[in-house]
Amino acid sequence: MAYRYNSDLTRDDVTPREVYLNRRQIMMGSGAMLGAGLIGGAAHAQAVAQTGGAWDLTLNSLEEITTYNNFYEFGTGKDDPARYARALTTAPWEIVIDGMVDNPGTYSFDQIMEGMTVEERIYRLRCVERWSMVVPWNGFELADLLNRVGVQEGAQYVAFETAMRPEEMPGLAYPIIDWPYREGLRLDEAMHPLTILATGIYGEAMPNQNGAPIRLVVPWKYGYKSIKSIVRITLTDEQPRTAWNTYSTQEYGFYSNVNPNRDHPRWSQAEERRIGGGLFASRIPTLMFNGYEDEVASLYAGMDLNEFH
Ligand SMILES: Nc1nc2c(c(=O)[nH]1)N[C@H]1C(S)=C(S)[C@@H](COP(=O)(O)O)O[C@H]1N2
Ligand SMILES: [Mo]
Repeated sequence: MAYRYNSDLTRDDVTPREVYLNRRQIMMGSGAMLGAGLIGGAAHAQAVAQTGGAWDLTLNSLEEITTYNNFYEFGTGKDDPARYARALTTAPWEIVIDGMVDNPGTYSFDQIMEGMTVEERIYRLRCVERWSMVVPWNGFELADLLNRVGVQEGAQYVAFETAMRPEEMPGLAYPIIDWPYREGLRLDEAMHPLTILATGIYGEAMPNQNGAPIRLVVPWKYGYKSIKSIVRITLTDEQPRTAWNTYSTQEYGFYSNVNPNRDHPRWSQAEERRIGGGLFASRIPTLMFNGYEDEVASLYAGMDLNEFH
């Protein structure tokens, strides 16, 4: 089944059973792009459930998810990605998978999707800037892809890179980030079943501004770890350099686990503002590991989460 985590919202909570089952059948098709309209607006509006913490969660609307973005390749304004990312050519798309793997190579998007089971995962997304959303992603477990290409003995980290296309990405003209945008995970984090490569939202192909055609989603980490529009995945035995850690090592650690007890040097991380929150637009408490503590805390047993932030 798609949902193995108590702290996830599930579509069972929010959609009539038969709609849910239809969705599952459709999504079992490998890499199928889902037609729009499967999720009724009413079901979406009722998408309220109790999760891990004590807080009611409401799915953010597609409108909210696609108009308030961080994708600095298209500019630093929250509405820049919605305005400019349409210029991104997403087909054909290729991803280089290299480093310590048995089957390195350049894979087309379709080859990547072959044999992958696309599921819906409803996750909180918590930006380090203190805003958050709840997003119904469509995607597959990164572990399934890594297992297919064969991770070699000794590999300890996975590095990711975003496409770098100056002619399509106006934000690259500004050297805020040492482009290309890079991210990385420890191998056990990458293999964790909560970690997905997402290819859609609300059953539609990934909107460009959200990282089309394929982006990482690591729900227990600050949003900047969830790198968009990936063109390279490298298995390595060295902790990879990451975009925001390079920008400011003190402010943005390699781990970047959501932690309400460790303040950013310039602001508290204890609370967050849920986008489109209506009644909940006021600040709500940030949850340890963004509400996924039961699932992931063991990955960091014995580590000082203030030192390794
Ligand atoms: N390549 C790339 N990936 C990126 C970013 C970026 O600027 N460039 N921004 C990150 C940040 S800070 C956040 S909060 C999330 C936002 O994802 P969303 O726009 O889909 O909500 O994407 C992350 N992935
Ligand atoms: Mo972010």
